[in-house]
Amino acid sequence: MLFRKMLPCLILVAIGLITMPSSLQAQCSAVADPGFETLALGSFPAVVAPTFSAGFWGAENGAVVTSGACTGVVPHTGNRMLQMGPSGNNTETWQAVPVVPYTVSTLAVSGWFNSCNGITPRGIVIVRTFNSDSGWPNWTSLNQISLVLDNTASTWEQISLECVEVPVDTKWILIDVNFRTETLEDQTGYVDDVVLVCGCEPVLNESKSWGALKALFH
Ligand SMILES: [Ca+2]
Repeated sequence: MLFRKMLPCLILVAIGLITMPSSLQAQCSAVADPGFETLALGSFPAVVAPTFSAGFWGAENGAVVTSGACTGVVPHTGNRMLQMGPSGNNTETWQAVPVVPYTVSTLAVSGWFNSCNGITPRGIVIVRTFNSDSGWPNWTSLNQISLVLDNTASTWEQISLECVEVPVDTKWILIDVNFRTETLEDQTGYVDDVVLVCGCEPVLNESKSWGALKALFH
């Protein structure tokens, strides 16, 4: 009987726990030059070659370009965009973002991707977290998402890693925007307007919410 009387309260508490915006105060530093407008590209290894260095993008095989670099592709916003050519299995561009003195428990990353000459490359967004002062040696979490782009140079497509939970001892975030090289067909891919949000609120879909609720009453 007691349990039955308490059940509505328990459900309310459970819903509160699941939806509590506990991470909204968390922050991180801003991405430097998120639209590739102001800085020269750094070297790819310089971003992470111990120790991590913040404040610039490092590309494996990249260039900051303006309109006309490839027929039909113009920057998503502003005057410049990142162009990446083939390199290894994935042609990658990195930026390391320091978390200290903040703390972070959730984050989301997105970037706008495009291509030209009718190819349909796979664009990828990866975010790794690290918990040492220098960044090295090992990441503590890795989340990624990819999308096969359309074959139309006039359309930019956003690849979004939705809000994910990361270890609360995170000191560095490594953003990695890249293309699967074989899908570039020896051509180039484009990225613009990379956004990092720290302290987002994870989105629970209905089935996950009810699953979490039911688990509390087992
Ligand atoms: Ca496109």
